[in-house]
Amino acid sequence: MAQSGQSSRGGGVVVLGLPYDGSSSFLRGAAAAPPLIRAALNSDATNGWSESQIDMRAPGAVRDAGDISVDGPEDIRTRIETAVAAVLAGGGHPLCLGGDHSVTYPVLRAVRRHFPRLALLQFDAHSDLYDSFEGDRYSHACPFARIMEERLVDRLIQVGIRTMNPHQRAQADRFGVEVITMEEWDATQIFSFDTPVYVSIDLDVLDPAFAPGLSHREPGGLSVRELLRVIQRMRGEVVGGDVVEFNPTQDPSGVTAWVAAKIVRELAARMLDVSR
Ligand SMILES: [Mn+2]
Repeated sequence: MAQSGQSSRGGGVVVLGLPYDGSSSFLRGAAAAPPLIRAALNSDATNGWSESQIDMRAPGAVRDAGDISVDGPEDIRTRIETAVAAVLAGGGHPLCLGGDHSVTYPVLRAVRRHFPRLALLQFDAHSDLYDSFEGDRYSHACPFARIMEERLVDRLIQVGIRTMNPHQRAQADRFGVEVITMEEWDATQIFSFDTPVYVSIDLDVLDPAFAPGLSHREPGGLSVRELLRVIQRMRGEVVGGDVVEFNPTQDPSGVTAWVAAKIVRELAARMLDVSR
């Protein structure tokens, strides 16, 4: 167990907001998520300690780099890639707050340059492996096709999938993606990696009973506790991650912001804990 508030990772964990939802195929709204997740993370309603007893509010544990600007002459993917590259150049490990899931592709373009061996563990109701969706190859339904085409990771494991169709099944086979559907899910499974691993969490992997604030509610998903348990128990060096697709316009009770913040805190703790 890591000592409270201490990290043996150079620049620690750097939270970076990516307030972009322009590649959403059904509902906009996820761009408004980062400040709401931060507000829950920093709220006096709770403390900053992870369940593994790491104080996320201790100086030096987690640095907040704020939100990127989504406007300007460069396209959004270039802006995201540049911002993440700056985090890594400073020795930090990026923990990105979406935004829609399209952000993961440019994030991984930057991360890959630092890690010649890299695995990707994706939690999601959807495979997001479409070659193109409604004419857009950069839709939030497509990032993992782009990631695999560019060989930005050596291995992709998808957990919680429950919307598979023939096209995405063919894409998964073509790219050698290891798909664990919700039907096959075994809550006792422990994931172990012998390479650095990036963790991408689409909140719609959760059952919408726990997290209604989503653009695509897909019943029959993980509980919050099941997701936390996988993150806490996974073995290997977690070098980056994202929590995406929280849509505040679909979250009347506000509970999804708290769920997102809880997951960010536990994922940050897992990134800081180099003992596993
Ligand atoms: Mn999804």
